[in-house]
Amino acid sequence: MASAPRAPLYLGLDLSTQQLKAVVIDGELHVVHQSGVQFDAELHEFRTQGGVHIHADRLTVTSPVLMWVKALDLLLDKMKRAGLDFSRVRALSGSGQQHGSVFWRRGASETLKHLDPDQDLHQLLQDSFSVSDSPVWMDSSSTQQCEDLQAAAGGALRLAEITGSRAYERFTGNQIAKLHQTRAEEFQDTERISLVSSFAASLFLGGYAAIDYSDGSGMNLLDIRTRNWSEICLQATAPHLDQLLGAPLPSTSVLGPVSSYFVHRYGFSESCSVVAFTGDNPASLAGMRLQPGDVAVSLGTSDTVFLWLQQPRPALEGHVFCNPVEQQEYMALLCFKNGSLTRERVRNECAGASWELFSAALSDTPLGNHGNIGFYFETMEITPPVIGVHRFDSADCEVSSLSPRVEVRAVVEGQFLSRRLHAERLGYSIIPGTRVLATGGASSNKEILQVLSDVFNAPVYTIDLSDSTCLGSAYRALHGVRQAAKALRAIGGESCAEEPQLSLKPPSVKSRDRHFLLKPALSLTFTPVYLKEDHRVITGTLSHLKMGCSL
Ligand code: XUL
Repeated sequence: MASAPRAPLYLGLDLSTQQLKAVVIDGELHVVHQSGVQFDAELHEFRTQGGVHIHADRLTVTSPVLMWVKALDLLLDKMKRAGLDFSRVRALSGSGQQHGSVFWRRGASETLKHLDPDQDLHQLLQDSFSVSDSPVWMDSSSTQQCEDLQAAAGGALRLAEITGSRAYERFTGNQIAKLHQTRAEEFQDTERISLVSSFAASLFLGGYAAIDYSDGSGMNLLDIRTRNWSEICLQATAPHLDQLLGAPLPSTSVLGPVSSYFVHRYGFSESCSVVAFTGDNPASLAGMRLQPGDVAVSLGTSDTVFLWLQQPRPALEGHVFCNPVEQQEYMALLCFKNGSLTRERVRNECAGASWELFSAALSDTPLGNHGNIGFYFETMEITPPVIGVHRFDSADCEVSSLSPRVEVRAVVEGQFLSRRLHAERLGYSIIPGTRVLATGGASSNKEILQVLSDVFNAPVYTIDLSDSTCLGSAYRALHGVRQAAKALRAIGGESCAEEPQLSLKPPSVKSRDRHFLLKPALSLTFTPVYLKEDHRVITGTLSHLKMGCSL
């Protein structure tokens, strides 16, 4: 049902690597408007490919910050031309690609306060950045700084315990350290450092927006338990960093009203609230309306797992972030590089390149695969960082091949066991009511989903996540202004938003029997985690797994 003509609207934005998108919803979560600007195609003067510049060293990856500003000019003009009545927008929020950083030049704060509504933002802000090319999440040029930070913090695991992740090149603190060391002049000229998310919020606010706890967790700088900057990490990164970053705030904070620039230029109401912007992955968790105990598994080229965590145990693999919806809780993100391409390779070799035959092999083989299992890290895996293909038979002996049908089940069971293993390592537990939300290409294959359901012993729901980030930002805008009354889940519960579809339930195998059936595989996958030193897990190979298994 269409909303009443003057009913309030909520605007969600997503400043991602390749585009800037907007979704507008009404109070019942109906989508009433969508727009977008593609950087490569619509802002070709910046000559980006996929929204970025890859530098000659192949490690440094940046995006022009003025391209993002100009994209906002274009997007709002498009929305205005499409007839969106901005005066109905009660609150707005947004998300940005995680880890990217924006360096504001001295004096920029004054410029932001006095924006002339007769001019475009990109003209007004052309001299406001001390670094014109912002490092983005694809950058991996800060290895030295990562090593230094880990040494200062007392090791990789200690750093993970403080900040939720060991040191990663793309994480903002390491990028800031590199800039401080290699471009001292630009650093000196910097008045404030924003994440992509808080940068976009600052434009709307007409002043510097706080970094929110959830996106702040992707910097290797925030102590995820005290929710304040970690003194050790700040010290190891750059001088006076607490002043350059400003105090972090809860992700649900209302930062203030929209700046008068937007009131005069686009007709926003003076009372329209700007709710803290956050990272794209936290926003996606909000968009999926994940609940405690839920796990979302995106089955794409690489597989990504999102978790809602109550008691996090940060580890050397995966990332724990503060939860963007419930301030006291956490979320985790795990990336697995060997996803669909590996399943496809096994399909081609063992099932005549046919998904039907692949599915038939899964149906014809039992849960636990009679103790046969495989680990297929065909390219260097992220979680854990190992490479190689290793198959084990029912006696736990490494073998060079398995029969085609057994191999099909081995790859799928092996992958999903590893997803569960690494989720549990980070503190995830399956609880009554746990739902597995599956998305991405392979989520249309019922037999693959059945294995997922068996391994997690929970019902699997399918969900279309293509817009979850932008939609999540619009939900967060609404949540931000209604939070005192209701949590986002409750808002979702009474809304018209599309619900995940129940796809499969685990068959009625008792938990005890399921454990017995999966035991050989579980012992093989779980062993290195519990029995090996962390550095051996990091540098470990499957031979460690095998050794541990006989302990
Ligand atoms: C997460 C990550 C990417 C970016 C880009 O750690 O690096 O998902 O957020 O979208």
